[in-house]
Amino acid sequence: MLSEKILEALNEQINAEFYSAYLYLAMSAYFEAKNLKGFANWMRVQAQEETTHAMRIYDYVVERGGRVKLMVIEQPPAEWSSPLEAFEAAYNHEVKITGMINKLVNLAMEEKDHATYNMLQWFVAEQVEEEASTDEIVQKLKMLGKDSRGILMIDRELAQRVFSPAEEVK
Ligand code: OFO
Repeated sequence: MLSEKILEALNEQINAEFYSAYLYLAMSAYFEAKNLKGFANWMRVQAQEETTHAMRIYDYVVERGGRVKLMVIEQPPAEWSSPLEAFEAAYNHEVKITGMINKLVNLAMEEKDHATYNMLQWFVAEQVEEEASTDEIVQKLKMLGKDSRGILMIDRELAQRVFSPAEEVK
Protein backbone atom coordinates (compact mmCIF):
# COMPACT_ATOMS: atom_id res chain seq x y z
CA MET A 1 0.00 0.00 0.00
CA LEU A 2 1.18 3.50 -0.84
CA SER A 3 1.40 6.13 1.87
CA GLU A 4 -0.61 9.33 1.37
CA LYS A 5 2.60 11.33 0.88
CA ILE A 6 3.95 8.97 -1.78
CA LEU A 7 0.60 8.78 -3.55
CA GLU A 8 0.35 12.56 -3.73
CA ALA A 9 3.92 12.90 -5.00
CA LEU A 10 3.38 10.19 -7.64
CA ASN A 11 0.20 11.89 -8.84
CA GLU A 12 2.15 15.14 -9.12
CA GLN A 13 4.82 13.36 -11.14
CA ILE A 14 2.17 11.94 -13.50
CA ASN A 15 1.09 15.54 -14.07
CA ALA A 16 4.69 16.68 -14.63
CA GLU A 17 5.24 13.92 -17.22
CA PHE A 18 2.07 14.91 -19.08
CA TYR A 19 3.26 18.51 -18.97
CA SER A 20 6.56 17.35 -20.51
CA ALA A 21 4.55 15.72 -23.31
CA TYR A 22 2.60 18.95 -23.79
CA LEU A 23 5.75 21.08 -23.79
CA TYR A 24 7.46 18.93 -26.42
CA LEU A 25 4.33 18.80 -28.54
CA ALA A 26 4.25 22.62 -28.38
CA MET A 27 7.87 22.64 -29.53
CA SER A 28 6.97 20.21 -32.30
CA ALA A 29 4.19 22.55 -33.47
CA TYR A 30 6.67 25.46 -33.38
CA PHE A 31 9.08 23.53 -35.61
CA GLU A 32 6.25 22.49 -37.95
CA ALA A 33 5.41 26.18 -38.38
CA LYS A 34 9.07 26.86 -39.23
CA ASN A 35 9.02 24.03 -41.76
CA LEU A 36 11.75 22.20 -39.86
CA LYS A 37 10.13 18.80 -40.21
CA GLY A 38 13.00 16.81 -38.71
CA PHE A 39 13.09 18.93 -35.55
CA ALA A 40 9.30 18.65 -35.38
CA ASN A 41 9.55 14.87 -35.69
CA TRP A 42 12.14 14.62 -32.90
CA MET A 43 9.96 16.66 -30.55
CA ARG A 44 6.86 14.70 -31.48
CA VAL A 45 8.60 11.41 -30.64
CA GLN A 46 9.81 13.01 -27.41
CA ALA A 47 6.21 13.94 -26.55
CA GLN A 48 5.12 10.33 -27.20
CA GLU A 49 7.87 9.09 -24.89
CA GLU A 50 6.76 11.46 -22.16
CA THR A 51 3.26 10.04 -22.32
CA THR A 52 4.73 6.59 -21.68
CA HIS A 53 6.58 8.04 -18.66
CA ALA A 54 3.30 9.31 -17.24
CA MET A 55 1.60 5.98 -17.93
CA ARG A 56 4.43 4.04 -16.31
CA ILE A 57 3.73 5.83 -13.02
CA TYR A 58 -0.04 5.67 -13.59
CA ASP A 59 0.16 1.88 -13.98
CA TYR A 60 2.36 1.58 -10.92
CA VAL A 61 -0.10 3.56 -8.77
CA VAL A 62 -2.97 1.35 -9.98
CA GLU A 63 -0.96 -1.80 -9.32
CA ARG A 64 -0.31 -0.68 -5.75
CA GLY A 65 -4.01 -0.09 -5.16
CA GLY A 66 -3.68 3.70 -5.17
CA ARG A 67 -6.05 6.18 -6.74
CA VAL A 68 -4.76 8.06 -9.76
CA LYS A 69 -5.72 11.72 -9.65
CA LEU A 70 -5.38 13.62 -12.92
CA MET A 71 -4.75 17.31 -12.55
CA VAL A 72 -4.87 20.32 -14.84
CA ILE A 73 -1.97 20.38 -17.29
CA GLU A 74 -0.34 23.81 -17.42
CA GLN A 75 -0.27 25.59 -20.77
CA PRO A 76 3.21 25.38 -22.29
CA PRO A 77 4.88 28.26 -24.16
CA ALA A 78 4.28 28.36 -27.93
CA GLU A 79 7.20 30.39 -29.26
CA TRP A 80 10.95 30.23 -29.08
CA SER A 81 13.36 32.56 -30.84
CA SER A 82 15.41 29.82 -32.50
CA PRO A 83 15.96 26.04 -32.58
CA LEU A 84 18.79 26.61 -30.10
CA GLU A 85 16.53 28.43 -27.66
CA ALA A 86 13.93 25.65 -27.90
CA PHE A 87 16.50 22.92 -27.24
CA GLU A 88 18.04 24.89 -24.38
CA ALA A 89 14.56 25.12 -22.87
CA ALA A 90 14.14 21.34 -23.38
CA TYR A 91 17.47 20.66 -21.66
CA ASN A 92 16.60 22.96 -18.74
CA HIS A 93 13.24 21.26 -18.43
CA GLU A 94 14.92 17.85 -18.22
CA VAL A 95 17.26 19.12 -15.48
CA LYS A 96 14.17 20.24 -13.57
CA ILE A 97 12.52 16.82 -14.04
CA THR A 98 15.69 15.13 -12.80
CA GLY A 99 15.40 17.24 -9.64
CA MET A 100 11.79 16.11 -9.18
CA ILE A 101 12.73 12.45 -9.63
CA ASN A 102 15.56 12.82 -7.11
CA LYS A 103 13.14 14.34 -4.59
CA LEU A 104 10.77 11.43 -5.13
CA VAL A 105 13.61 8.97 -4.54
CA ASN A 106 14.46 10.79 -1.29
CA LEU A 107 10.83 10.61 -0.22
CA ALA A 108 10.65 6.88 -1.01
CA MET A 109 13.74 6.38 1.17
CA GLU A 110 12.29 8.44 4.03
CA GLU A 111 9.03 6.48 3.84
CA LYS A 112 10.96 3.19 3.58
CA ASP A 113 8.93 2.41 0.45
CA HIS A 114 11.24 -0.03 -1.31
CA ALA A 115 8.87 -0.83 -4.17
CA THR A 116 8.48 2.83 -5.12
CA TYR A 117 12.22 3.32 -4.73
CA ASN A 118 12.75 0.42 -7.09
CA MET A 119 10.24 1.67 -9.68
CA LEU A 120 11.93 5.08 -9.61
CA GLN A 121 15.33 3.67 -10.52
CA TRP A 122 14.16 3.36 -14.14
CA PHE A 123 13.51 7.12 -14.11
CA VAL A 124 16.88 7.86 -12.53
CA ALA A 125 18.60 6.11 -15.47
CA GLU A 126 16.20 7.61 -18.00
CA GLN A 127 16.96 11.15 -16.82
CA VAL A 128 20.66 10.64 -17.54
CA GLU A 129 19.67 9.84 -21.14
CA GLU A 130 17.14 12.66 -21.35
CA GLU A 131 19.66 15.28 -20.26
CA ALA A 132 22.37 13.85 -22.53
CA SER A 133 20.22 13.67 -25.66
CA THR A 134 18.91 17.24 -25.38
CA ASP A 135 22.35 18.59 -24.44
CA GLU A 136 23.94 16.88 -27.45
CA ILE A 137 21.60 18.77 -29.78
CA VAL A 138 22.17 22.04 -27.88
CA GLN A 139 25.93 21.64 -28.35
CA LYS A 140 25.57 20.90 -32.08
CA LEU A 141 23.32 23.94 -32.56
CA LYS A 142 25.79 26.14 -30.67
CA MET A 143 28.59 24.99 -32.94
CA LEU A 144 26.60 25.90 -36.04
CA GLY A 145 25.48 29.33 -34.93
CA LYS A 146 23.36 30.77 -37.73
CA ASP A 147 24.65 28.49 -40.50
CA SER A 148 21.36 27.52 -42.16
CA ARG A 149 22.91 24.66 -44.15
CA GLY A 150 24.03 23.12 -40.87
CA ILE A 151 20.54 23.53 -39.39
CA LEU A 152 19.11 21.67 -42.39
CA MET A 153 21.68 18.90 -41.89
CA ILE A 154 20.60 18.48 -38.26
CA ASP A 155 16.98 18.62 -39.43
CA ARG A 156 17.64 15.62 -41.69
CA GLU A 157 19.33 13.78 -38.82
CA LEU A 158 16.46 14.44 -36.39
CA ALA A 159 13.96 13.23 -38.99
CA GLN A 160 15.34 9.71 -38.43
CA ARG A 161 14.09 9.38 -34.87
CA VAL A 162 11.27 6.88 -34.46
CA PHE A 163 9.08 6.20 -31.48
CA SER A 164 9.65 2.72 -30.21
CA PRO A 165 7.27 1.76 -27.44
CA ALA A 166 9.29 -1.42 -26.75
CA GLU A 167 12.26 0.75 -25.66
CA GLU A 168 9.99 2.50 -23.19
CA VAL A 169 8.70 -0.57 -21.43
CA LYS A 170 12.00 -2.33 -20.79
FE1 OFO B 1 11.79 13.88 -20.33
O1 OFO B 1 11.67 12.55 -19.07
FE2 OFO B 1 9.95 12.35 -18.50
O2 OFO B 1 9.62 14.07 -18.04
